[in-house]
Amino acid sequence: KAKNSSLVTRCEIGDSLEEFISKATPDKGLIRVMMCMGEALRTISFKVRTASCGGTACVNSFGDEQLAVDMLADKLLFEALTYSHFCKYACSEEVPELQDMGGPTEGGFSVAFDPLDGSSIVDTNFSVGTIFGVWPGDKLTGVKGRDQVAAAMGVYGPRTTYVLTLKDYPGTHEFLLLDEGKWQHVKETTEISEGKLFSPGNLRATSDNPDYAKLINYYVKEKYTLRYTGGMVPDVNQEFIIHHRQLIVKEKGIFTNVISPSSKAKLRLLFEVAPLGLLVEKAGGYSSDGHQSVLDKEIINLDDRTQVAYGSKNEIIRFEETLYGKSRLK
Ligand code: P6P
Repeated sequence: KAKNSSLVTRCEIGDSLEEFISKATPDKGLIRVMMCMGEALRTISFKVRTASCGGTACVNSFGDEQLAVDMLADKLLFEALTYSHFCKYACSEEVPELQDMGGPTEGGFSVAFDPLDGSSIVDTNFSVGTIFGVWPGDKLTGVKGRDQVAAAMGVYGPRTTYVLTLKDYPGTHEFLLLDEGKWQHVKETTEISEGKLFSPGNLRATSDNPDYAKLINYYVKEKYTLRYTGGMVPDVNQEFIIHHRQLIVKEKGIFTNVISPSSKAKLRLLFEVAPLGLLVEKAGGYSSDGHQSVLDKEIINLDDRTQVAYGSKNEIIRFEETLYGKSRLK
């Protein structure tokens, strides 16, 4: 049950996506967007498992190779947003210009998404995912992650899940795709407990970022468990899962992707870092670019990138203190 919900009706574990969303928000437009995106995630999950992923469809304006399956996912998500009739503008990592989706500004939303994050590892059969953030009205720049009204990720692994949070409803919620194609509410996360997992992205940066090397050494010395696949969605998703070993060994921890003089920021603020930041913070976790929550960073350009860490409060304090000598959380 959602704690301290001001809503009369409470969302129950086991609710369908529609039952949950309709209880969690009175905003009919937001319900439509989240339901339509759920349909797109369901189809993408099927396509990822069956589409031929080999070969490059083309290269996007960021210079990233676009695999056929990337473009398929991208198309499905744009179509879903058009079909919702409540999306004003949308843009994606593959199409990084505002696309007019025909929805209203007043009462409508603008959505930014990474259609298939980690697609380069699909061929290794690793888990991949979709990430999206929903902002009110017609703006995706000059806004912050904290302005999102909703954020979500689709996780295409052994199971397909839809992990979402709504700004005005407590917690981060996981829905499982059942055989008959329905989403069922299976978990609510309201606290990110301490743990001993670390998911260190961009290890190349340790070559000329001694403070990052110091942080990595700490995790090794303290016998953390390394869990890193190179796919941001499953790597961050670890923050939400309740390991069967959770009762014995706390298995939460920290995800990092850090910069250095020779290794610039890779992760995109709008399409990846801000939406995942809302999921983590609404689940009771913390995020940081080294100095502040990633949700407090203004999105100036669609392709802004940033270093990032997600984790429990103590992990983020350690991250900020090790890299910059002090933490705003202390
Ligand atoms: P690195 C995948 O391409 C991605 O955008 C994220 O999913 C992932 O966290 C990151 O890049 C991996 O970066 O530098 O560790 O290879």
